[in-house]
Amino acid sequence: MADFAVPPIRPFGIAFEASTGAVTRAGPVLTRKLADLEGLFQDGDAWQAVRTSDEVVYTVHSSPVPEVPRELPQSITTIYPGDVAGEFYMTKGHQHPDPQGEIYLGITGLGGLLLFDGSEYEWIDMAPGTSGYIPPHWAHRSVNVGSAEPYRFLAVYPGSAGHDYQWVLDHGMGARAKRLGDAFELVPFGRAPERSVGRAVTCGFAGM
Ligand code: PAN
Ligand code: ZN
Repeated sequence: MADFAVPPIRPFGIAFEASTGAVTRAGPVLTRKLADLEGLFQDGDAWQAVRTSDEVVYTVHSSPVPEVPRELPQSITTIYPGDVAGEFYMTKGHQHPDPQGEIYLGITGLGGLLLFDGSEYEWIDMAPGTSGYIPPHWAHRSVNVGSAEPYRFLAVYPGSAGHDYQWVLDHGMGARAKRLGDAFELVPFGRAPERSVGRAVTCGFAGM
């Protein structure tokens, strides 16, 4: 498997393959299956029942730009359609331990960017051409909100930001994106260790 490059890095172009999420020049590729998402879906019993299915929930194709200070790594995340007991397939979600901003750009499919600062959550509808901005201190998770096709986006982030996944296990993400007929709704975390933020939002994309 390709690895990150070692600085100094000379300028180079990166081609993004819109139909697969692959990048050229290629760096590391990460594959997250249902079994890798322990403790993240609300219905733990439903997750237990499907955890051995070997189903891929999302992939992350990185360019060779390394996660080191002063560099700007890029990756393409592809979240496949699906749900666990109505809660849509999503990324694990994380905080950046060194709080710095990040930019996402929707490439294919329909999704959402869920952000949580520890007390309030925000939701950004993501579609091809939509740029979502993640300010410092906001944990973030991406969701395929049920369109039949994969939701795919570009992420660009500071190489020194780091990724803290335990923060999300400890604090949650403020809300969950769940199937509601042909659309979806955002349901506030409602039980321990989940926290209610007192806001429910019903959403949907035309044509889904
Ligand atoms: C993204 C995410 C990517 C996968 O590149 O790392 O979408 O999500 P998880 O890291 O939560 O599994 C990003 O936000 N980088 O900082
Ligand atoms: Zn991030």
